[in-house]
Amino acid sequence: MAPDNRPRQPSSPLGRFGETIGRMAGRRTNLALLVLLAGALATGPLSFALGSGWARWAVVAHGVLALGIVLLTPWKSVIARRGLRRRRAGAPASVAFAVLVVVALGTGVGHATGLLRTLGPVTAMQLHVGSALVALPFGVWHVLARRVRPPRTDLSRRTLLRSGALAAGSLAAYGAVSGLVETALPGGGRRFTGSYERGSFRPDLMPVTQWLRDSIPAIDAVAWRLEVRTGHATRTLTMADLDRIARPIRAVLDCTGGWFAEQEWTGVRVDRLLDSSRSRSILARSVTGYERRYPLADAGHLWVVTRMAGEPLSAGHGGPVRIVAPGRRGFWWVKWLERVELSDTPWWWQPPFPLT
Ligand SMILES: Nc1nc2c(c(=O)[nH]1)N[C@H]1C(S)=C(S)[C@@H](COP(=O)(O)O)O[C@H]1N2
Ligand SMILES: [Mo]
Repeated sequence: MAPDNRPRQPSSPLGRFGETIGRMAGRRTNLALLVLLAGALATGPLSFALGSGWARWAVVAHGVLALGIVLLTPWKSVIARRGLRRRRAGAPASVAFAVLVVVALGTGVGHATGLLRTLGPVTAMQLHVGSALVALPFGVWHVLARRVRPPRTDLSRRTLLRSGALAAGSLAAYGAVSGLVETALPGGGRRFTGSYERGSFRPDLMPVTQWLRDSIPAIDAVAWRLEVRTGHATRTLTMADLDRIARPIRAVLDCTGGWFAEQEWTGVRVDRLLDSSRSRSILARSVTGYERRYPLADAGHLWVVTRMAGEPLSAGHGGPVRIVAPGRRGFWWVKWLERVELSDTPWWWQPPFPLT
């Protein structure tokens, strides 16, 4: 075990022996990076999926994992330079992967610190998610093409100690960065999801956002009808029908693009429109085809909304009628509502995030 105590260097003066040590250190670094990346890949989407207070822990874990990746960059850059010197096929793909990961890290840190919030027409958060998604296939390829056998000593006490040191270092780095953010950087005071406040109680200042490719339809509010389907029965409601029974509801729209706004909405709770306990989910569908499916238990806190700050909804914000889903992220707040229906399909029978 004695040689393991020697300093690790890529091209060691110890010759073959040193090379082996260097390679083992490389394997451990690579394995640690794989674990950290997988963790980041799990906690990122999780923090979008959870709209409640639990999201905080996914967001914190995401940050800790990211800083762990940053801490390993000195070791990884040694490995990468050594790998590139070998001029193997596929090097450009590895470099592309590295660039994408750096962009994802940079935009993530930029958003979290507030030092980089927009790049031209896109937010740092959009670029963060976009680069991570594009990196994914490159990452899978990289792991398969540059496969390393885990070192036999992987479960040794020393490896555990090293993992512990990395975990402690990542936590400490997270503590330091978030302390700095809260006291000195523009990223302080964000919501627990990490989002920035934009236009609360000022609908004119609130961004208009679509998930991916939807565009704002022109809808005549007078001719418009909401279809309410329960089993085989279909009812239609006009704006006036809805306004007659509408109530105020204060709720926070928190877009995964990285902003949130609290507004005073006016609408009708879905359980006042649909009553049945024999279905399994509630489906809300937009005239554009965009749709989300909610658990039946949401009926008591899902709203069909006609107004924001007392005024009819603008076209951009989903007029004439949209869903307001307090405690759920923005992509659940279906705009330009055409139909709500009870369905026998379970709510989770849908892509976790919309595809359009
Ligand atoms: N029909 C439809 N509804 C939609 C979307 C969409 O693309 N299509 N985007 C969602 C997303 S991602 C968000 S954050 C909110 C944005 O609402 P706003 O434009 O009123 O701010 O609408 C949601 N409702
Ligand atoms: Mo969003």
